[in-house]
Amino acid sequence: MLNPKIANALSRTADLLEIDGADGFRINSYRRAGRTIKDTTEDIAVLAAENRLMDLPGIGKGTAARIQQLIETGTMDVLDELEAKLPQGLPALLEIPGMGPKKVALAFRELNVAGLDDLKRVIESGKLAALPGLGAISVKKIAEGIAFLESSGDRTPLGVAWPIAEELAQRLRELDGVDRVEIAGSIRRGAETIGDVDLLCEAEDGKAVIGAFASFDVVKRVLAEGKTKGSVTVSLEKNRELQIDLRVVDGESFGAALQYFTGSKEHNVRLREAAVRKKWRLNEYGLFDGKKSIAGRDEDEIYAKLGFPSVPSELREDRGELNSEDAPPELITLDDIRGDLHVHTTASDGRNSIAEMAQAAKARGYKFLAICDHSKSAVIANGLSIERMEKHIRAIREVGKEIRGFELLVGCECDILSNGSLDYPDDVLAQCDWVVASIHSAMGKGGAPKLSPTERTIAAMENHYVCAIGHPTGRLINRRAPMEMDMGSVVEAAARTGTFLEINASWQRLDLKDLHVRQALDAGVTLTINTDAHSIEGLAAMRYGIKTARRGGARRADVVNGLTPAALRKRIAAKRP
Ligand code: DGT
Ligand code: CA
Ligand code: CA
Ligand code: ZN
Repeated sequence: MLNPKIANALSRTADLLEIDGADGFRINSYRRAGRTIKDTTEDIAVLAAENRLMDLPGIGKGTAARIQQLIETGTMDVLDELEAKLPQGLPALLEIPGMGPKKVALAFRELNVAGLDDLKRVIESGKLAALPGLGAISVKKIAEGIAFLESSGDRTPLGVAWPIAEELAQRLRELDGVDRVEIAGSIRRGAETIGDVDLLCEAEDGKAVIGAFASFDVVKRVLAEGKTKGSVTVSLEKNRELQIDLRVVDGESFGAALQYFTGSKEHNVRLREAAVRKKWRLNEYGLFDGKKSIAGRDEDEIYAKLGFPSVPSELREDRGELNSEDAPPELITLDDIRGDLHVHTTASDGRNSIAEMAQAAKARGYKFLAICDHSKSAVIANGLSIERMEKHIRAIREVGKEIRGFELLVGCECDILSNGSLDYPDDVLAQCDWVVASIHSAMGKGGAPKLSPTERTIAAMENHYVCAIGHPTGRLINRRAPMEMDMGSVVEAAARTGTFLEINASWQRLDLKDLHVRQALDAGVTLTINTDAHSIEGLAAMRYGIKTARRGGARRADVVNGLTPAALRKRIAAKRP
């Protein structure tokens, strides 16, 4: 499908228009069109051919004509003109936290900043801070933003890379002569960010498969095209690209190749050492005793021959997973999840109603759902005043009565304020069945809150109505560092107070992360895996949280939303006064 390419061109146009100081309405129309096309499941080329582009929300006559031009010529006049006028490196500067389009435009106009190197230079020389409207504090923020982006490198979030890998794997499966396709590498391990995508394919004619792969329409560039290996890139947002590696092997070696290309590299080194101890050889083609293959077709067999129980892919990080001959714990799976305990609705900043969210959760096979909209201090998220919250509580109860075989819990996502108190008084919290408490403000040291994030979190856990702490460290993957927290004290307090810690499953967060999950479980803490969905589509993010939970070693019994509704109610009641 052409959709990602078209969507990228539109959002790039919006970025450049913004830097160019165009009017907001015009910028927005490109931005919206880009988002619509990115989200639509219909093939944009088909829609265009059938003259149906204007059926899409937010696409008017003018935009439709420009999209038509994009499809036919690969570009559009407005984008060409902007690119001729503005340096190539400017849109990337918008990615830097603290660097909006106005500042990018200012730095370009006044200091000739055309890209990241220039920007660093004018920060260093103090010229940036001297510009009107900037100053030392905002420049310090920008410098920190650059350092953070550079430390996160150009790795792609799991939630972006995995769906792309799945789509490509599916297309490969549809080719003639392809027997089997698996996603390997860091995606199979469920890492939070992905360097490149690794696909593995079983087929006789590697050259034909790789040739077809290299000519898929989503391919931006072909890096290598051989008989057993191919490498291409696909476009991502902001002019970035994601590399996709494809290996083609025969059935005899498929298990060995799957093991090898799943990694991690460090895990593989340990496994190979174990083979060497037995005077064998392990590589991507099989496990060999001299020239004789003793395993290769089946991945589990390789582990078994080497004397290990099969290691779930999420645990293959050389964190001790090969130290024991005992079977690893049975890790939680997506099927174990019986409900989602943190979702938003149109009452605060969500896109679907209470009933729509509940029906969608039920359609996923869930037995319960907790509606958790924002509390009053979350102003930008349209948080609910006490009056609105009380009305909302009645509305949730009404919808709950209508749905059979399903429990709709009245919940809220209550802000933890900078002094550690909660955003709603106890009598409001007492009307809820389930309370998630989260920090959304004064996350850094800049706001000089009276208490540290650790102290605020612990103070919130002392409240008997607080069931869980939402996205405990506040990080946004590749965008915002976690709050500085003493996780040892947090998990200790969670265990002591009987408060659950959330694994926020949204791929932008994955918070708690894998290592903190392990730390929490070691301290005896029970977890809750929630999507924080802001739309019915958002409910599908549960699988990212499951990957993270598995990486931390979580079993079903460790996760409160693996319980039946009755058992869940009992666990909640245990902390209440
Ligand atoms: P990434 O792409 O950075 O997110 O991480 P991976 O783990 O997907 O790494 P990648 O794509 O470089 O390689 C895929 C797997 O192939 C890796 O997990 C293990 C295996 N592999 C790659 N290079 C080596 C190597 O030098 N030695 C061993 N033992 N395995 C390797
Ligand atoms: Ca990889
Ligand atoms: Ca790779
Ligand atoms: Zn939140």
